[in-house]
Order: sequence, then C-alpha cells, then structure tokens
Amino acid sequence: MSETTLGGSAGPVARLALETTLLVHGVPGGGAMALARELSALAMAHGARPVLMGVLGGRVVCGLSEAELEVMLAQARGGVADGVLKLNTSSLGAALAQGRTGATTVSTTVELAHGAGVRVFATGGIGGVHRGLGERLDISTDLLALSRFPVAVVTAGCKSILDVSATRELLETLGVPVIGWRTERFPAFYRRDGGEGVDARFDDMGALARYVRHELARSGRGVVICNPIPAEDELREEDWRGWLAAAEARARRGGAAGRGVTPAVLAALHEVSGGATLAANVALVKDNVRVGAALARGISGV
Ligand code: PSU
Ligand code: MN
Repeated sequence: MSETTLGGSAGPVARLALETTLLVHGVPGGGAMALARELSALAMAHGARPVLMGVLGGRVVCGLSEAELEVMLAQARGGVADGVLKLNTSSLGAALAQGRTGATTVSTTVELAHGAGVRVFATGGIGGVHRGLGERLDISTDLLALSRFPVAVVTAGCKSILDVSATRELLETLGVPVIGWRTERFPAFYRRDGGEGVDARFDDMGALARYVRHELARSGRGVVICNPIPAEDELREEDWRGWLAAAEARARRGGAAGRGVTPAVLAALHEVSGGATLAANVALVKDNVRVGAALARGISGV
C-alpha cells in the first residue's frame, strides 16, 4: 500500500471494487480505517488493486486515498448535521448535484464500478427482502442493481437479518445468477447454509473466472458469487437466533426505519453479542476480498 492511496496507483492491473457503507456505517468505534487497510493489503496480496468507492463533496471517487477515507470517517464521527449519507441508486444523483458526502452501498458500488470498468466487487453480505421490522415493505435496491449492472459481487450470501428465502426467490425473479463458490447452498452471512440452493457450483477459480467473464458480457447483468463464512468463524444457530431477536427489539425501540434499519440492527447485534457478530462480519468480508481478488485476477487473465 502506498502512503497516499489505499492500494496505490501502480501494481497489478486486476481491480477489485470495495464499498464504503460497510466501513462507515457497519464498523463501530475506530475500527474502520484499520479494516480498510487490512482489506486493501489482502486484495494486493491476492493479486488485485483495491478500488474503494465513495462520494466526497459531490465528487465520485473510484479509489479513495487513506486521507479521503479519513475525511469521510471524521465526518461520520463528528456529528456533522447530516453526517455521511448512505447512498443507494435513488439517492446518488442528488448527492452529486448537491455536493454531499456519502458512502456507497452494494447498489451504488456496482453502478460506479461498472462506470469505471471494474468487473468484480467484494462485500460482506448483500441487502435483500427485510423481515417486516417497522411493518412496511422494505426491499434493498441492491437486488435491482445486480440485475442492471454487469459486475460480479462476491458475498457471504445475503445478510442473516433478512428474509433469506424471499431474497433468494427475488434474485431468481430478477434473473440474477446465484453461484456457489465451493458450495451448493445459498449462505446467510453468519451461517454457511441459509436454507436455499444456488444455480450452479464452481470449485475451480479458472473455470469460475471464465464463466463470469462470459456471463457478464453475454447478459449485461450482474452475478452473485456466494462465498460462505469460513467454518471456523460461523456463529452457532442458537446463539445467533437469540441475538437477532434482542437486536431487532432494540432497533425497533430505537425507531429505526428505511435506510437506518440495516445499520441499526447490525449495530445492536454487535452489542448484544458482545462483539461476536462483528468478529464474524470482519472474518467473512476478509475472505470475500481474498476470493474477489483471485477472481478479478482470473478475469483479467493476469
Ligand atoms: N455488508 C456488510 N455490512 C454492511 C453492508 C453490507 O458486511 O453494512 C451494507 C451494504 O452496503 C448493503 C447495505 O448494500 O448494507 C444494504 O442496506 P439496505 O438493506 O438498507 O439496502
Ligand atoms: Mn431498505
């Protein structure tokens, strides 16, 4: 990593997109910069240049420097009136027009990655169909963005706080291929098996890279690459169920709604689990970056 940019400007040509929402709105306390550095180093070690996406003062930055990420984190910490926006497909354009600063979600990261010619993106878990917290319809635009932008998203399935079956079903409706990397099961973030299947399984990185390269070009749509959380980091079902019930109750009492739901439930989970869910979250993101970098390198034929 160079002194100024996360990933540097020289180095391998394979590029791996990374999002800022999971750093800015998903990692409590002061851990976000350290995690960003770790993810960047991992991407480089596995042959890809990391491209951290963000919007700073109305400007799209494809490849944030450490200093730029620090500006974003300071603004998020500083209680600045409106803080750092959580940008999805619908709010991105207005943020650009009004000179705002925002973190990119899966939906805006795939949109910006596609614009920048980056074909692989590693995240933690994609958004999906919410379980009815707040008793209103809430479906992440991540799913729509996946059907619109030809980018491969390496993810530990969808977040376990969601309705996993409905999310899997909606991906199918949207025609988004759900591919298992060394698994036949659709994972759910903290769990290796979310109770649903995948469209196809790949065990060989060369074969996966050839498929993804052709599929993106052929369909003009995205592909979900499911990489389950490493077995040693998986949470126990009974622990996780109890924590989720407590976290949902806490988020509901706190009045979380709309874009605030995912960050509020994740933050509450990290608290009620005594940090166990955060440790699992970090472990799965790191593993997705390893697999994403290898895929990016495979696709570029480097
Ligand atoms: N993965 C994580 N932590 C996160 C997210 C993903 O490990 O915080 C973010 C992603 O940016 C994803 C967003 O796009 O959560 C989904 O939010 P919503 O449900 O409001 O669409
Ligand atoms: Mn939502």
